[in-house]
Amino acid sequence: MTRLSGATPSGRAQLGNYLGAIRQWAREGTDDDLYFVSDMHAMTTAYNPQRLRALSREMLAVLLGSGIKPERVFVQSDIASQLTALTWVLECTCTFGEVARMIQFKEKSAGAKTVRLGLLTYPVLMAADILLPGADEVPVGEDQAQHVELARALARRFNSTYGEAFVVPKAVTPKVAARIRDLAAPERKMAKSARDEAGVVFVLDAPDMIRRKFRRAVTDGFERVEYRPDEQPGVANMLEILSACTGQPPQDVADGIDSYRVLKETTADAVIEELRAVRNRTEDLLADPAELDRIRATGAERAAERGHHRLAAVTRLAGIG
Ligand code: AQP
Repeated sequence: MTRLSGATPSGRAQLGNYLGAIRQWAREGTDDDLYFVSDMHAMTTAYNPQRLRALSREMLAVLLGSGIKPERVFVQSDIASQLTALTWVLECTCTFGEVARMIQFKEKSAGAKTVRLGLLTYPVLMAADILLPGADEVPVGEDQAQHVELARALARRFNSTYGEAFVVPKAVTPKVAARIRDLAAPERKMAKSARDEAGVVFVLDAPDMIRRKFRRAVTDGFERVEYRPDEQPGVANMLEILSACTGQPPQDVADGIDSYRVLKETTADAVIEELRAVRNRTEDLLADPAELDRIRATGAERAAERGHHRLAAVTRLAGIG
């Protein structure tokens, strides 16, 4: 059974990406799972090409530095020729209405002066990501479940119209992993593309920087270290981070911490410890471009090999190629 997950290099990997997803991928992934840097997904809104290239490389290094096996990882654009060919076939299997009603498209395009066509068709590229390697399961949050539904619909439609080519994938809800909030604005989730980085801890932040961000974390006027997410979102967020680092429930880690200052220092210490090895391994990889290129090229080869037969079957059934 193959599970497929991706990380978009829309910014630098942050603590939420790591504690909420990447760490799980590294710890619980099986030898059949596939993890990819979805760099082509980062092109649907304005972006800087040099920065995208650097961020893709860094994201790849973070996935590897987090302990995901090199043979499970690849960069999406390295198999762009297969993916874009499949996307075209799937676009011709999909209706305009199906993509236009995607909630994420409506949200991201609302109020925009111009909307890139890629923002509309991106769920079809995502369907290609899933269907090309024949992924059975795609762990996604609620915001992406509709996109996996589309991939299922397109797989079924192609199979019944032109002939069996695709595994029909299933969206699965990932095991409850931590949902990390922005330290400076705990009403919103921590995000790598946040405009203000003051409350975003990046996986590669130096220990001093991590400590500084925690010291400035927003709390409240209660002066009580208790796990009450609705009343004390900033404090609860730090307790959840501490909980994710220690493996103890957030209510338990609150015991014995009697001030916000101690909470901030303790959480900063735990995060610095949690990220230390990941940061070291990632930086070693980034300092060895030849090794990173080698891993990347092998991943691309393996992904292309895996996609080759299915794409050949699809184009044959579709009457092209
Ligand atoms: N704050 C978070 N807490 C827990 N998990 C999180 N993830 C993202 N933010 C948090 C999980 O990280 C994985 C990879 O994310 P993604 O690259 O696919 O895109 P995203 O969810 O849109 O991540 P960001 O950081 O919020 O990026 P931007 O700013 O570009 O929107 C996913 O499994 C995601 O759930």
